[in-house]
Amino acid sequence: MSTSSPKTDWIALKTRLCDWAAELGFQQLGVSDVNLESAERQLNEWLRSKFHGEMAYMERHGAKRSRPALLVPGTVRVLSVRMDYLPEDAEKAKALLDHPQKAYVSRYALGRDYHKVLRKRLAQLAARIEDEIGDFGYRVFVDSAPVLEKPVAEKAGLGWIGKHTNLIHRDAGSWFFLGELYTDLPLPVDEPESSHCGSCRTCIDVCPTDAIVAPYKLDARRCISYLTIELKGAIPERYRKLIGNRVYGCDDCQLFCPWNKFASLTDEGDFAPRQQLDNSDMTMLFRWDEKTFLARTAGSAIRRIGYEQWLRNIAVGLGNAESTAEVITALKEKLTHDSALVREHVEWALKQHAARQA
Ligand code: B12
Ligand code: SF4
Repeated sequence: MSTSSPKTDWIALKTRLCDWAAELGFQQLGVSDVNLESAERQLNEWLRSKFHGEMAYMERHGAKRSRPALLVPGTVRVLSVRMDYLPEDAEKAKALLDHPQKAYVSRYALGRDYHKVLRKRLAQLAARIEDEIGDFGYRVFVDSAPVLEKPVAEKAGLGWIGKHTNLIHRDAGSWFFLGELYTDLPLPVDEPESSHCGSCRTCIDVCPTDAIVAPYKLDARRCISYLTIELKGAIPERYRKLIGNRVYGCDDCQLFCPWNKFASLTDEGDFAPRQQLDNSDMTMLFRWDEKTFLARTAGSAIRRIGYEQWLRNIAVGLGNAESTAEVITALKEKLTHDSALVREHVEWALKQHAARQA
């Protein structure tokens, strides 16, 4: 609970908070109250439609996700921050899509794991507030707990939820991460941004797997991000060709969104591409043994999926690659892999090449 004096000037504190957030590398900070009634209804409808697939954590916490004070008692405000992550020109990413040999790794995962980067900075922000006003009630989150990050950020004026369901800022596009600080400080709230998607439906049309089943409604079970990151078992065959060379996540709906013309590149060294993941042959990545995978993905979000899923995804990518001797040899080397999951995806990939050659 807050021990701040009743005389605290909340408006002045908020101005200082925005300055500190900028000094800590956040591009924006906004404040919202904790009423998320309409987002709660939409979340429940999404869950009833089973759009979350195997992401059991999305239904596990009841109303805690949409009612901040149930998660952290005493919470009256949510501070939302955003941090840009696009490390290089999006045209470079577009040129990689469906490349005959190279892997496409989604832009958010090229550098250091964002959870670590944002959480550390949010803890620093909380420490500065504490220095200023003394003890106060708070908890920081970065995609780590049942939090409705996009609806709170939308309420805090950080942008609007686009038809692809990502948050878009009119001057910055959507290539940014979100983080929050739940608090008991009665700071003044911001005005929400209104939607500027208009009649555009580019994201819906470009999605390779038709995962955006209606504007603002994403069936995660069809989304390549879910299929390559969240799904643990076999990737349903009907999606494998559509996945192309996207071996970790997918960015198509953001790559083609007109609002991303306004996106600025990140100057955060932590988000610079590591291990040349922005320009690697799939055969090279496929030949990493488990030790190499663990070493090369240390500190990266990619490590979370584990080696078996990594090979599963690249096998699909190689099934969609050009039929070269190198590709076929790399696939054949894994026909006897210990994992039945990997073997099955390798067999599928080889079948694609056999069918094409026939
Ligand atoms: C689960 C999840 C996923 C799932 C499901 C995505 C989803 N849309 O829900 C999967 C694995 C597919 C996924 C993929 C990605 N994710 Co994700 N994901 C999350 C997570 C953990 C929860 C999101 C959630 O609450 N979903 C529940 C459903 C109900 O929400 P929703 O689909 O957004 O629906 C809302 C609106 O569409 C709206 N709505 C519904 N119907 C209607 C109708 C109308 C008319 C209107 C106006 C609105 C509306 O209400 C809903 C509730 O607010 C958040 C972190 C967090 N804790 O919030 C990150 C998060 C959303 N992901 C993020 C990122 C970066 C991605 C990817 C870009 C990663 C990648 N490159 O592969 C993709 C983008 C795919 C996409 N088009 O969404 C960022 C997004 C940042 C941003 N700028 O918005 C977040 C916020 C993580 C972070 N801390 O930065 N993700
Ligand atoms: S991330 Fe890719 S698969 Fe998922 S909704 Fe966007 S375009 Fe479709």
